[in-house]
Amino acid sequence: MTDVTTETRGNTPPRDRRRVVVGSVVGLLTVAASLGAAELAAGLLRTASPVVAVGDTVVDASPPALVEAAIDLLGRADKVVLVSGIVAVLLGAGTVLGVAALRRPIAGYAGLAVFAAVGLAAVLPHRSDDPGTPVPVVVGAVAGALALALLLWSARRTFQPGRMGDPRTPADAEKDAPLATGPDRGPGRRGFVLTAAGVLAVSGSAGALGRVLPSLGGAGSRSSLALPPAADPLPPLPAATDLGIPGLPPFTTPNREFYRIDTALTVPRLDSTRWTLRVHGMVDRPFEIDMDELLAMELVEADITMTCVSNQVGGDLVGNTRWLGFPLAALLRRAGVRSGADQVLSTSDDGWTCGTPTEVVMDGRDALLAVGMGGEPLPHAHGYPARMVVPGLYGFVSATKWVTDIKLTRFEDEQPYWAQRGWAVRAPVKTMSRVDVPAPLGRVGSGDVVLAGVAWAQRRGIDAVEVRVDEGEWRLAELAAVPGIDTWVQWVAETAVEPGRHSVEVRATDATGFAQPSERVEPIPDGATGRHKVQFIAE
Ligand SMILES: Nc1nc2c(c(=O)[nH]1)N[C@H]1C(S)=C(S)[C@@H](COP(=O)(O)O)O[C@H]1N2
Ligand SMILES: [Mo]
Repeated sequence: MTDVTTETRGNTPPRDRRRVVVGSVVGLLTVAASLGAAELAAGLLRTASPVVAVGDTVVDASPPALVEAAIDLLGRADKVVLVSGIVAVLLGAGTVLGVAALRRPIAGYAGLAVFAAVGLAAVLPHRSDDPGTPVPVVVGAVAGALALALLLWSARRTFQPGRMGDPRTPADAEKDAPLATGPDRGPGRRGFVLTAAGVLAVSGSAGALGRVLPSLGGAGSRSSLALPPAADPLPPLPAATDLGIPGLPPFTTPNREFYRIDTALTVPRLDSTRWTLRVHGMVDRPFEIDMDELLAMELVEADITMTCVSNQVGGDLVGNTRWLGFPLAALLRRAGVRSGADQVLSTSDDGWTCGTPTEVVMDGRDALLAVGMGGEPLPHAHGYPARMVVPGLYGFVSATKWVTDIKLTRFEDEQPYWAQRGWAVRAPVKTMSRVDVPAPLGRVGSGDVVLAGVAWAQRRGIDAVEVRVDEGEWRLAELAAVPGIDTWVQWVAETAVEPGRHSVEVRATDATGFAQPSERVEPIPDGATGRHKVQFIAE
């Protein structure tokens, strides 16, 4: 390659420029063929995409501060950015390998072997129980090698030196300078361009097909899962739970609007016929159940408001719905929890872990292995086909989506995902309230202004909500009805204001008599405190 380096310093001769261009195309398309075939295999087998698995590994291996900074900076786009970054690195490496492979094909094949090794190292630890896991990586590597062989063959044929007017034999000419043809030699670019376009089209279609396959219905898909009714269904919610005030979120959050928080790079799309849950660890009778067994058991319904520990004061990482599921306590009793097992360690299909205190699961609250949400099977984004829901605890210590494994263990022996990253081990939801109406810096008419919002203190219930305008006297707000102590409650108050800028501040008191403090603390490690205050403008 020394000749390239010296020659490219000056004006790049056409043949070197051509070598770089053709080599880059060969490399890019080899990577495209690998990724396309790997995605297709992953889609057919419903197993992990290697790119996503590499992304997961990057996230797991990154310092928590970096992960949090990325989430802060990029918000929901963090996952897209990471996956695009990995693909960009692969394509970049591909161009370099492609140029090298024109001269020494072995360099290209060796590069593919390195990609495959990295891919295997990323996917294997995630799903060690699924024998299909390594298949997409192997299929990708083989497809990449075939595409590379085809493209190199086509490049040589198309740009073969020694054709037309070259006095040397083709073999000698090639030895002198592979692809060293001028514009007057070789049969033109057509052959190579056609091959390249063919490889691109096939890889692109394979990749796209692999991505859509898992959502295409069929047995085990979400659309074919029929949920049985609860053994003892709850009455419909009283109309008085919802004040129906414009700008105030409805009492029951529609599934599509339910906040989503998880570490998954792409939404896992599980197949209910292949789902199993293993209950094991410090138990007398470990067992495994599948979806048919779970749906044949006596399911219960519960209205539960779920909250994320990362929710800032006034934030919207909170939602309320009616869940359908099987009581976790009964599941644990079936296994027979041994004394000393103070932690229910749950693991999702994608390897995320969560630790819930055993005593909380067993204390009689509606801790569920949920299969239904808002009258439907769980949406994929919310844990289809089964997740945990435990009222009164933040989601990161209780609400494992895509749950496939429950192990009884001790907090001192095993640390779940977020505890390893500086978050609390025990995290009951803190008493909180929010102003939804008026919206921040919203404009309202002067005179009587409606103030409204929500408050929550799951497992305790809300006793009172007070508001004050412009730092004046605290006044009691009116509370809507609630079906129990595990949901949020809507509140409303009215006030007369002069034109101009005003503030409204809210504080809730829970049923233990505890009033929300004004002290502001950050979400980490166990949830934010402070009171929500909104500025609005009366006209
Ligand atoms: N598998 C898995 N389950 C998970 C998480 C996760 O990262 N992975 N995040 C938890 C957190 S932090 C919260 S707040 C809730 C959010 O549930 P939702 O996305 O259905 O609202 O899911 C919990 N369950
Ligand atoms: Mo969360």
